[in-house]
Amino acid sequence: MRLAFVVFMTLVWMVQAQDNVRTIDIVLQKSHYTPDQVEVHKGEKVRLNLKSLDVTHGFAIDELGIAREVSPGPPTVVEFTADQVGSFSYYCVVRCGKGHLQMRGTLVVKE
Ligand SMILES: [Cu+2]
Repeated sequence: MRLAFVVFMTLVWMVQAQDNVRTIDIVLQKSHYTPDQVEVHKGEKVRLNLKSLDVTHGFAIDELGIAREVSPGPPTVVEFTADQVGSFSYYCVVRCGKGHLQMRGTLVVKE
């Protein structure tokens, strides 16, 4: 009986933990991010599924200490907690082609 309760509470916790994560898909292709603007709320746990459809790109947000390569294939997953309000640029850190230096987007964290 007690074990059943523990299992039940663990399941409740797992479902809540999942609900708490904001999952956002971002496609990387031809030196563009789609979407190039993402909005979340302060305190949210964010999971970005980064998927390249052509060559290896990059994804960096300086303020959050994120810098990753994103190769074609399975998504590259980046997770963080949005703990400060503001606008944060994300940009490419891998020379991916002509538009590389313009490959940017904005993460907006709202109150
Ligand atoms: Cu690039």
